Amino acid sequence: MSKVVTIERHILEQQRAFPHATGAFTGLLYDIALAAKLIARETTRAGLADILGAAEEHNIYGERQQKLDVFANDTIVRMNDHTGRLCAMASEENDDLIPIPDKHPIGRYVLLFDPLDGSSNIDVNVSIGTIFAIHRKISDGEHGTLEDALQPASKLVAAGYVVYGSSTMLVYSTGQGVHGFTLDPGVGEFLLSHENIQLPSKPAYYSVNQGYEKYWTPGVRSYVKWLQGVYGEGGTPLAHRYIGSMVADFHRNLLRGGVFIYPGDLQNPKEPYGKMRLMFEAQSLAFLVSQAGGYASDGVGSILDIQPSSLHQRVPLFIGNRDLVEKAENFIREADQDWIRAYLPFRQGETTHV
Ligand code: P6P
Repeated sequence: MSKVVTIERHILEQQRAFPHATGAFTGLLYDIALAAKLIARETTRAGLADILGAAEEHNIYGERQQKLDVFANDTIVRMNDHTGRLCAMASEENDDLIPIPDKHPIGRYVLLFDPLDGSSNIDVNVSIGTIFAIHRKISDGEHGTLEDALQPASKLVAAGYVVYGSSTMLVYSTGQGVHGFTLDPGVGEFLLSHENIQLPSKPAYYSVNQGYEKYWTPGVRSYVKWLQGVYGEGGTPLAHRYIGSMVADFHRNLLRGGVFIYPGDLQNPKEPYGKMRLMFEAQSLAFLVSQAGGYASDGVGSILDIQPSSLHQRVPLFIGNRDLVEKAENFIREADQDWIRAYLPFRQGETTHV
């Protein structure tokens, strides 16, 4: 029987291997794990408690906030605003940076998070997830600023997600590989279940919303046909799996190999950047997939290298096995110059998002 390793023990062992880690960094990861346990408890009870149904508020994207969204957001803020480990937070559900209240000590890290990604699936009992990313404070002043949040993913010190599915799993990396922990509800501990996750070299799935095919650019259309054809002729068929909850789709592809695609298009030439949020979804998963041997691109280049220009900016996302993602870049480079010309000003921060 393999040894039982709790996430706390694993984080401490990581801290020894992570030269810059301080107790604050280790404590921050522990605080996130604790918040995840509280959210997990509510997601499993969501069908029972009066927490179902959409809250009256709407988030910055005009999407109705589900009450569980609000609970998850408040839980993460409450667990982290007083610990002295953070100089600021940013959430997909909050328009602006979340400052640390003056009465609490200021720390050296910024926590960015999507409290409950895929929340439109809550009422139909489909897996949902929390996504988080940690940057180090770089600004001079005492308090955290947008400068501390708007750093490229290549500067991340840690990132991870929690998937609330048939079991609750927390997957994270501090740059020392990707490690997965499964929650044992009986003892309330995350136990190491997937050490040093690496993408299988032979992919099993591709994930995209086929319903939008008529909007796809020519390059993306050819790419998806390539995915269907290449792995269908003689090779192992590349099956299509799309749950509509990115954390769940990403998690499955991380363990089985594959590519998740949410392309930009020219349906509205003023919004060529697709749906995924750079700061709250793409950065974390790009950091993780690179640690697992994969690659993440917006169709033009690496997500890790994009210098963010606004907190809620969106990017197209192609993420998974490196050979599959680089193939997407090739198809787009060859056939989608119109789209690239429309998208580049957003990627380079010359045009702000609507
Ligand atoms: P569509 C959930 O809202 C989300 O951000 C991701 O979790 C999911 O992959 C995607 O949107 C689904 O979007 O347009 O295919 O319904």
